[in-house]
Amino acid sequence: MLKRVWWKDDAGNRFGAGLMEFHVITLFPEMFESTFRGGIIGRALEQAKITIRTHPLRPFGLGNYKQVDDTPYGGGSGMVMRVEPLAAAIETVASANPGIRKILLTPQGEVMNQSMAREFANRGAPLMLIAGRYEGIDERVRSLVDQELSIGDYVLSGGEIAAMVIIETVGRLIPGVLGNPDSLNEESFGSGSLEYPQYTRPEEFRGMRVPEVLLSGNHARIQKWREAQARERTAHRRPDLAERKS
Ligand code: 6GU
Repeated sequence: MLKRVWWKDDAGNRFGAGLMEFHVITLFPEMFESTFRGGIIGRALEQAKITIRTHPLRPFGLGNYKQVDDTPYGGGSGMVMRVEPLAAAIETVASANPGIRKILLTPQGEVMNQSMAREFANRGAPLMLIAGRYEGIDERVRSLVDQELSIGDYVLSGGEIAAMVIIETVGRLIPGVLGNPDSLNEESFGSGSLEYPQYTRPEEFRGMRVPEVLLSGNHARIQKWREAQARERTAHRRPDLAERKS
């Protein structure tokens, strides 16, 4: 049995201590605890392969009410996150973690993909993930970070779920986090294309048969079939990926 390596942050949240470190600045640290309690990332935390530390933004808020947002100059609907609390949080976390990469999560950022995840995992430098909330963030926050990242062309109410997506995507690439590292090379995007179709028992379900080639035991034929299927599927469903590859 592996020993649980837990420690507590300022807000009392428990996390593992490991190789790859993620620091999340957020108004909602509790969202992370439940998400990463189980699954691959939960096990990686327990095995101390990765560390997730949340840094609650609220204590950096201004005045008695610990204010973190305000009305926009020039008018308009919604609130804007103020720069001072975010600056204080970012600088506090950065000075305790030399070499950390500061990433602001925003739909206006560069769209995250598998090769970026691979670069983060390979570099191994700690990541600071800054989750914005509300309708916007003071523009001057951009000057405090290294990079702005989005997870796709749709709108979330805050960066927390985006931060979780990045932790999951990068975390599973850290050595020892996945049970079977071979599956990394075989999966979609690992090779730059979609996966070939998979089957398990039974041989026939509601008239749908497993392709004969997979039952043939001829590994060379199976390999060729799978490659062809992956190529066709990618060209058909994701011509953008097929294009990038050629
Ligand atoms: Cl990083 N944040 C928000 N609020 N929405 C998003 C996103 C990030 N990525 C895609 N949509």
